[in-house]
Amino acid sequence: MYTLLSGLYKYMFQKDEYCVLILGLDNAGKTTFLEQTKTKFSKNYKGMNLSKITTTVGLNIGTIDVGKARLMFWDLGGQEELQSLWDKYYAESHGVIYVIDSTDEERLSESKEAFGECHTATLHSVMWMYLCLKQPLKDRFTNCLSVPDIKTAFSDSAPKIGKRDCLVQPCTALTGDGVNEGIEWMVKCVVRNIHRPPRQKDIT
Ligand code: G3D
Repeated sequence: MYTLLSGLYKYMFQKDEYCVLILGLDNAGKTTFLEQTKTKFSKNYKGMNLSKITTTVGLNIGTIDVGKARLMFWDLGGQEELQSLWDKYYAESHGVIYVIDSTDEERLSESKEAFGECHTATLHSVMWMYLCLKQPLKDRFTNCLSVPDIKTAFSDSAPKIGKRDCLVQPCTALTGDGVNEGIEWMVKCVVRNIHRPPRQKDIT
């Protein structure tokens, strides 16, 4: 009887909470992506004016609920001096969204280097998504790296990802294209990852 009641309580009043890091170089578009995510997945959230967003310095936090899962995002500053703080968040995380600015070929090798630094043992069982951000708007031509270009550039990182599921997701944060697909994939993966169980949180 106790088990039944406790199961019912959990079902009705608790969420499974997962932490997802949003990493990448400064100016990659992390904060804009987080704003779009909150706007798309939170009913009453009135998003910020995307053109007024300034680069992440320190930390931005956002939470969304998808079914029984609560995703808590930590958008961490990507400036070189702040990258050394990223690993403080690894132990608590369930997923990483690594943001690559598809329009910035000049900084691609810098982005790969920062990516390489992330692969410590603490992140081995974490779900991983590469977000190829700033893909061209439908009606406009922008000179940018395509998803296959970015896959090729990051191909030598495949051994670091190993056998984990991994998604390379094209996205335009300004319009929201690709946001739903990426977030839905991340939710599915963190929920079924038995190596990093969620935290149980009362619904408030
Ligand atoms: P950060 O949090 O990673 O530092 P921001 O990056 O979210 O502050 O975004 C940096 C710049 O990229 C912003 O422009 C923002 O509007 C732009 N940006 C974000 N997403 C997209 C996108 O999908 N497409 C395009 N073309 N630009 C995008 P400004 O001019 O304010 O620096």
